[in-house]
Amino acid sequence: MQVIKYVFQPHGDDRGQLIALEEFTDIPFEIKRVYYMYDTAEGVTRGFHAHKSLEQILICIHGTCKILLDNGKEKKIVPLEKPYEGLYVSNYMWREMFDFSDDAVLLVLASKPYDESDYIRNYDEFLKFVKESEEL
Ligand code: T46
Repeated sequence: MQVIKYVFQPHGDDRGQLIALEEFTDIPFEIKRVYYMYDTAEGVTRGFHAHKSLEQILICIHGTCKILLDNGKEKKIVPLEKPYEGLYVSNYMWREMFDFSDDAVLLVLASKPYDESDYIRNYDEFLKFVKESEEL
């Protein structure tokens, strides 16, 4: 499985760092939604789902966390530890987010508005979707 991690260009000067993200230039899709999670309790794992069509970029803009990616055949754990790194998560990719530091803020840029019907929350159903998409 190919893990796509973007390294964004910081505009640093003696005042500090600034990162600007523009759709289709820095982000490979039109940004339709932004959300973020923080104050994640110790030991919590979030996610446990895939999406039918949503694409996202995950950026741990403060603190650290880990992302498990699973394409139905292979699993990879990707640490997010830098505010200038973005992890691309495609559709039909099972994800779990865990090992959040106390101060972690995980920012997500999403290609579509929130839509519960886009979620695949059952792992066996996810595997079925993966198999079906291969047969097309
Ligand atoms: C994903 C991972 C990385 C909304 O009302 N609007 C939103 O845009 C989102 C993302 C969530 N919500 C509500 C739905 C739930 O009542 O916020 C609550 C928590 O959402 P959820 O349990 O889906 O959160 P995670 O951390 O399991 O998953 C989220 C995203 O939902 C998901 O698309 O890929 O982060």
